[in-house]
Amino acid sequence: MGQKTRQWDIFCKVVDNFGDIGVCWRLAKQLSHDEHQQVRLWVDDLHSLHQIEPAIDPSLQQQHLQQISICHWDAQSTFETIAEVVVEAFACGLPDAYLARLQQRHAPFCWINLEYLTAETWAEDCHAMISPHPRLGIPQYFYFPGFTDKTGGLFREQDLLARVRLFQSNPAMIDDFWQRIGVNPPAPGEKIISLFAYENESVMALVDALSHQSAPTRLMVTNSKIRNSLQTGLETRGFPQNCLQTGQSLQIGALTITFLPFLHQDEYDQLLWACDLNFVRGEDSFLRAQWAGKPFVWHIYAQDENAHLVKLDAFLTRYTHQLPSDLQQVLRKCMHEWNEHQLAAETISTLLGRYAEYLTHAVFWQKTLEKQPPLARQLAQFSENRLK
Ligand code: TRH
Repeated sequence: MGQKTRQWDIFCKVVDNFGDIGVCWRLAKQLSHDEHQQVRLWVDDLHSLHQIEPAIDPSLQQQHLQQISICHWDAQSTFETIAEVVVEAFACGLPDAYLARLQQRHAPFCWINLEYLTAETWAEDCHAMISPHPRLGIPQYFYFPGFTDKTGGLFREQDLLARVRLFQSNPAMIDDFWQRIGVNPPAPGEKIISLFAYENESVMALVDALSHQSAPTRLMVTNSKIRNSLQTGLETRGFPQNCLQTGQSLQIGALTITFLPFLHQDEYDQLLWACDLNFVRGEDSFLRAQWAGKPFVWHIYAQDENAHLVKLDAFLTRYTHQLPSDLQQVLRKCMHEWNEHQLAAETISTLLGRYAEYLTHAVFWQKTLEKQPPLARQLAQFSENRLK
């Protein structure tokens, strides 16, 4: 049975990077397209949204795209109407004028605090907890995305897996994709690896490992912070300054390094589907790599006191527990070295040596996660139960 259509306001603040807006844009589309909800997305920085979705005009205070109303907000914004369901993404803080309207509202409403994705078990305990706003006393629900049925589930479009599988089984679609993003299609037999990461000086170990492989490899470097680390590393090896130009390639032994432009979010998804191995980061690309059903290496967003390494281990424990213990160790070593900026070339070679098993596991994991209802479906049901 379909959900009742409700009005939704999603508030997003762009702190840095693209993860927060990337997730909120997906949530808005999934609620609107798959759950038939009426969505307004409030964003404080439309330039970031424009980068992942170029159809957005960053100069407009309000616009409509894909049945979603997209509005600019800041602390001074005023609000003529407020919605039945309010999603405050990643503790961004609702503007005062909106809070004042919420306080005056007599009809039922549901205030959701959308939290970051974590595999840590405490997320199960905290999911769906209700807590009054400290100053206003208005109840807020904490909503934790997660990998188990005791959490709020994972973001995905209802037709995502069908699209992934169609794309991956269709060489013409894949060739067309490379052409659309301005890249020569990889040669038959060439291994393709995408690289999206924060700064990491140990990236040259990846270059060393790949350049010495027996089979040719293509490294598709996204337009992200890792490109600076790669440029610096290449300069220490005698390559000229600014040797990394978008759209161009560089040959080192068996390795071709290609520099990509910043892609639209839909194109970035397809990059993940098309590659054999994906280096991903943060939250959104990390999850999309899992939906791609391909092996990946995660560069997690760093937190104070190395809290991110606990989060990394919690995920690895969940992700690898069905693998033989030696392969578990290979994945754990690789992701730890990468996150601690100490990647060794040998670690990557060992990982590639176990590629076939890792691929089988990535497909198994994708199918396991697919059994969960999508997050937007669960969230719509969750809020409906609290509005009735
Ligand atoms: O950009 P990120 O590092 O975002 C991070 C994390 O979400 C982190 O949890 C959060 O606390 C911090 O921001 C503030 O990585 P993430 O989450 O993978 O988001 C990147 C988004 O950018 C994702 O939606 C994919 C998109 N993207 C493109 O659209 N085009 C591109 O070319 C690339 C490389 C990415």
